[in-house]
Amino acid sequence: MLLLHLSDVDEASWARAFAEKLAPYPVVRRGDDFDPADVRYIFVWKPGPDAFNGLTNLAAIFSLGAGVDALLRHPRLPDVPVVRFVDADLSQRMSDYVVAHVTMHHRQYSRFRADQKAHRWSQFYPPSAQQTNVGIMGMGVLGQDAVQRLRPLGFGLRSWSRTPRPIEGVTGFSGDAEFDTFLAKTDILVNLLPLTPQTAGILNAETFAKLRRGGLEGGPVIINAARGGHQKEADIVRALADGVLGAASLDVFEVEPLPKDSPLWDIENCYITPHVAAISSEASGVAYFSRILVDHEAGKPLVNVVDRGRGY
Ligand code: NDP
Ligand code: OXD
Repeated sequence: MLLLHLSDVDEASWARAFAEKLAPYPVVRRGDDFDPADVRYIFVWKPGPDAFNGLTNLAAIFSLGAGVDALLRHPRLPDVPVVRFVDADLSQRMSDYVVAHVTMHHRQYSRFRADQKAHRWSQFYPPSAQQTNVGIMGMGVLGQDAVQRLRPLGFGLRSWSRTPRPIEGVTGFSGDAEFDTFLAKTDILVNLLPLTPQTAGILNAETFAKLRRGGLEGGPVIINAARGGHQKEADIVRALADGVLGAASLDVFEVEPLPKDSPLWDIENCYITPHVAAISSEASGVAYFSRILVDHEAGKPLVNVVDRGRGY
């Protein structure tokens, strides 16, 4: 039996789609009449404290999110494999966000927007993409997709990961020892890391001060599409005010929804989106997890299982 426990999305619609795809395999939702001991798989997003109660025969947990940081912090998470969402459609959507914001900052959107508002004709030629370095933190599923899509645009590409991830056309760095060298020639810093104790707060004043200066007019730029826990918002506010950063694009926040009184809302060169960089679509999610469930019932191993020790 598959149990759905989803918050903030249309659980009924997902359940209908799973039931159709998996029939006659039983699919249930909270509130349905079923024996928790019959549940072999649970599909979750933002599970409540009681989500796993009574699930004594659970074989696996399926995570609607690609990021599992919150799930791994669940106080009653059963000791069974956690399978996260990995999907071409999700990667494409994230790369859409990354490419849009990288190209916007490269072409000095903030500057020309301000000139337009002031009716100011001020000819300034941004550097070519070849002269602009994009540094991506996290070279996993999403980071690798982003570099594939940025490469044809001509940007200099740099990556930083925990272990070496050699990719053609990308200057790779790994581990804490190479972090500063990675930052030193980065003009646009893109964060696609998972949130772990090692990566929490990595977007801070010290990091910003190590980015390349002189590459982009107005200062280097950060783009955070991973988790709010990666960023120190007070440091971002200060860095945008004193020119340590030229601009920031933020999709995620320390507290979500971003509180109405956050100073970030009113900063001209801070581009806020409400955690919408990429969404797991119902069609691809149902296809992906149904395949995994059917394969697993047929004795095949689970794929994209989270390493709990690493935290991602
Ligand atoms: P992956 O697990 O595929 O990749 C993670 C990458 O980060 C790997 O390259 C890994 O290194 C690297 N990494 C992990 N820890 C460290 C560290 N301490 N130092 C340096 N590098 C590190 O994740 P995905 O690409 O699938 O997703 C990344 C994150 O994006 C998710 O965890 C989620 O939080 C976020 N996300 C946000 C969305 C949004 O809408 N805003 C939507 C979807 C995801 P290595 O290669 O050596 O393992
Ligand atoms: C995810 C997200 O992790 O939407 O998939 O943030």
